[in-house]
This record gives sequence, C-alpha cells and structure tokens, in this order.
Amino acid sequence: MTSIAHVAVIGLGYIGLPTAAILAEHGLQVTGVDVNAQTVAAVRAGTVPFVEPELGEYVSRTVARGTLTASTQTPSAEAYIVAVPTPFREDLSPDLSFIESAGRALAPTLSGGELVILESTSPPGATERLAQVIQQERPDLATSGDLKFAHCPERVLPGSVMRELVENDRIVGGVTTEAAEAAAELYRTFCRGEILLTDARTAEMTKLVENSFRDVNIAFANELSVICAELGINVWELIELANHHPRVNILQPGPGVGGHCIAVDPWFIVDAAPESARLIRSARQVNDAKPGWVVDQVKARAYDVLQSTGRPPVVAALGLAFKKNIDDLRESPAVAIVDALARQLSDSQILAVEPHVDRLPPALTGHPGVTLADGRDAIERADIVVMLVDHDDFAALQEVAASKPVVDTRGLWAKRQSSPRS
Ligand code: SAJ
Repeated sequence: MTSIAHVAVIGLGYIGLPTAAILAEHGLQVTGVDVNAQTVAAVRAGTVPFVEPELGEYVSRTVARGTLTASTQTPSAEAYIVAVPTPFREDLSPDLSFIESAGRALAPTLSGGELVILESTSPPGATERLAQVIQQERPDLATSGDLKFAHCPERVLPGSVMRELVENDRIVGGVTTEAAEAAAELYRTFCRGEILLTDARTAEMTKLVENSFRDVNIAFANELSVICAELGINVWELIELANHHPRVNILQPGPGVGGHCIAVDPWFIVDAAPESARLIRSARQVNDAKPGWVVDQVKARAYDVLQSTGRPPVVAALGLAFKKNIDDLRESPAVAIVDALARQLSDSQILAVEPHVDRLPPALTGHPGVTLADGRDAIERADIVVMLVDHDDFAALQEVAASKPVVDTRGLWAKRQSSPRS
C-alpha cells in the first residue's frame, strides 16, 4: 500500500486527466493542474474537454465525491505526476521546455521527501534533467537528497485509455531504487498489470523503442505497398499470406503515419544517437514520404480523367481522421493529402467524407474546392475515389464505387484475393 495520500497531476491532457481520474477513483486526493483555465474549469465542472470513452464518468464521479479537484496553480502534494507535452522542434530535437516549466512551478511547493514522476514521453536523460531543474530551484532540498525522481511512461491506446491504464503492464524507472519502489507502489493502487522496475534512462528508452518498433514495421509495410504497385501485386493479399508464417507479423500499409506518438518518438532516438539510428531514421522518412506518393497516385488518375473528359475531375476523399473509427484529425496524413490535392488539383472539386466530424478542420477551410460531404453522395458524384481511413462505415460503400478509379490506401476494399493463372 502506498503511503501517498495527495497527488498533483500536472498537465490535464490525454494522459494526465485519465491518470488523475483513476487515482481519484481509488481514493487518493488528486489535484489536476493545467495552464489552460478552460481545461481547469471543465474538470471542476466534472466534464472532459476531449473525447475518450468512459473518462467522462470517472471525472464526474470523482469530482462529485471531492477526490478530484483542478487548479491552474501547483499545490503542495506528496507526489507529483508530470504529464505535459514533449513536442519536437523544427530541427527535430526534443523540446523539454514544458517539462522544465512544470519543474519550476512545483519546486517552491516542496518541503522534502516528495516523489516526482515524469510520465511525458521523453528522450533519455529527461528525468535527470527535471531533477536538475528542481534541485537548482531548491538547493536547500538538493543537498538532503531525499527528493525521489522516477519515469513511468504511459503506453495506453487512445480510445481504450481507461481499460489499458488498469490492464497494461507498466515500466517504472527510478533515478534511485527507492524512487522506483515508491512510484511502483503508487501505480499499484490502480494498475493490475505487472509493474517492472528499472532505471529512469532505460524506462525513457523503452517507451521510445515501443513506438519506433511499430513505426519501422509500418514503414516496411508502406515500402512493400509502393513496390507492389510497381510490380502489379496486391499488397494486402501478400501481407496476409506472409503473416501465415508463424514468425512473421507485418503491419498494414496506409496513407502515412499520423497521431502524436509514433510519428514523433522515433525522432528522439535519432536526435540522441544521430550516427547510429539509421534504420529508425529511414523508417520515419519512408512513412513521411507516403502521403506524397498517394497524392501522385491520385494526380495520375486525375490526368487520365482530364484527358478523356476534358474537365477537371471530382475527387471523393474518404476519411480525415488519423486512424479508423476515431474523430481525432490532428497530425492526420489524410488531412495533409486532401490539403495537397486541393493545392495541386486547384480546379478540381474535392468532396471530403468524415462521418465523425461536422465541420472541416482549419487546415482545409481555406480551400474553396474542398467541402464536407456524405459518403454515398460523394462517391456517386466523384470521378476518382481515394480511401484514406478504413472507418467501419466505409466498408459497405464499395459497390457504389465499383465502376470508378479507386486509390485504396488502407486496403479496406482492395483486400480481395488474386486468382491463380490457369
Ligand atoms: N498505422 C498504420 N498501419 C498499421 C497500424 C497503424 O498505418 O498497421 C497508422 C495509423 O493509421 C495511425 C498511426 O499508424 O495513423 C498510429 O496509430 P497506432 O494505432 O499505431 O498508434 P497510436 O498513435 O494511436 O498509439 C500508439 C500506441 N503505441 C504502440 O502500439 C506501440 C500506444 O500504445 C501508445 O500509448 C501511444 O502510441 C503513445 O501515446 O505513445
């Protein structure tokens, strides 16, 4: 059992808020801290400022019970969990400024003996850097050496966060063994998975490696999709067949890799070891090049339509989210592709279909040729169909597109088998 009764969770985003709510659900007194006053007001009112299944119930219940509160100011607490963003800069190096300012904001509230956990995905050495920032602010506590620092990366999948927080195994890396053990006890209050202890740098690297593994595997699939297009082979069937081998598990090609993690975290490894991280860098480049390849595929078909009809084609773009069955359009390759098509086929009309949103994202509102449309209607009006997200809703629309040129980047419709030659 943890002896910690009051936790401050700094950063009420996709990870911080669920973590705050689940700790509060298990009886700890939790203060969620965020620089955004609107986020704080939403949580105080028992509501959630973004979509995540089940999170709303946890927040409203714990706020009503009084175990979860929110503030723009960091309070004194026995443990602090820092879950702020770690974006990368233009030169692809990690930006630790949010972590450092969280450290500076919490330093004055310390009195000695507290546990400070970094949850933000971070390059190796970031937890030690956070410790350094805090110790510089509080030289009085630095010498006594009894502040405890640990890194506990999250690995929950957006859309299943509340379940995965409880069920997933958890890596806990301490700057000292004592810190790792204290952090492990805190996570045991709600985590039913195995809790594995290590040092802070290994924990930081573990998280980066997990996402890089997936990125490299997806890059392999994306490279295969380009090769197969050249060779006239159905890549979906190819991967399905190869995956019947007991030791082969190739992921799926797509229009590129989106989201806030897999397309970002590998760069932290590249930045930390630029000479040696050759495969990891190359995978990022392959995945980042895929949207441009998709645009070229659509443009080739647009040229054919223009040649045969004498008018610019209407394009139906199916899906804008960064992956299937979610409403999150941020860092989405589908949005980047529609944006590029709108620029490069400026006389064409582009009918963007995204059943999970009711308005276009800001990146697309500036293009007069792009409008949000219903799936069936868009396909019926289109000369070319480009499938960008494999939302379940789109599976049934294959027939409507039967007679049209289709660029299926996800294989939702193209997963048919080739027939053997007789
Ligand atoms: N994608 C493909 N082909 C695939 C699988 C995914 O093109 O076979 C694309 C998706 O369409 C999407 C992108 O990759 O654009 C990322 O989607 P994802 O489902 O692979 O991952 P995220 O970003 O939603 O969540 C990942 C997860 N990491 C791993 O599975 C190793 C999650 O467990 C992490 O907690 C999360 O990153 C994070 O926060 O780091």
